[in-house]
Amino acid sequence: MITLHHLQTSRSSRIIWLLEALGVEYALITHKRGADMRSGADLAAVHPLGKAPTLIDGDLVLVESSAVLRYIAGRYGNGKFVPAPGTNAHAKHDEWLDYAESSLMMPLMFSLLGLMTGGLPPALEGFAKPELAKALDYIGAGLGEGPYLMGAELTLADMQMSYCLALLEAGGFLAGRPALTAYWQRLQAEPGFQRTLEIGGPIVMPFG
Ligand SMILES: N[C@@H](CCC(=O)N[C@@H](CS)C(=O)NCC(=O)O)C(=O)O
Repeated sequence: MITLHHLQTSRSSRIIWLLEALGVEYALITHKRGADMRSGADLAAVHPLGKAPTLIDGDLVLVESSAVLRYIAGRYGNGKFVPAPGTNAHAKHDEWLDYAESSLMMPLMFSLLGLMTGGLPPALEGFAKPELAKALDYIGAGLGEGPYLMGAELTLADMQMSYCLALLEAGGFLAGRPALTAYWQRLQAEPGFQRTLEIGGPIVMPFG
């Protein structure tokens, strides 16, 4: 059976959502953050990186949200929540999965660090602010009429983006972005997301 190592207020919420939406049986082990917000020895004992999500399925120990989402959907999903392989939509969907944790996450993390530390040094602020604005423009343009990132159907890309949207909201970065705010509200209304909150608790800590 699958075991999901979940850290409170974290990216592993994405995986709870997918497992619940597919109705896959799994065991959930919830780890607590320390006062420094880091994971502890209990998660480091499971994987050398000590990161959540960490998924165990038989001999497989897997980290990185997008890899874990792809693995579960590929192995247990019967094609659900992923555009058909070999199509442009599949390639674009892969792009969103990777984009969320790479080109979007870098300026988002810098911007959150700026909030937590009372402001970034000018060189970093000069990178993070326009880069985050460009990223939000890009997601808004990709979303278009929606209602989901890939159009009519909820996909892994929306689950992946949910954690980013929660961070963006917590940092106040969705202000003045009605289309992205409405998208985030739609995702939060999804039954699978609601179930995720019930099982895993809030997905991010409030800032400020
Ligand atoms: N890119 C990785 C990031 C994993 C990650 O940084 N997870 C955070 C939780 S949101 C974590 O485990 N933090 C605890 C720590 O680093 O001490 C992914 O998408 O899974």
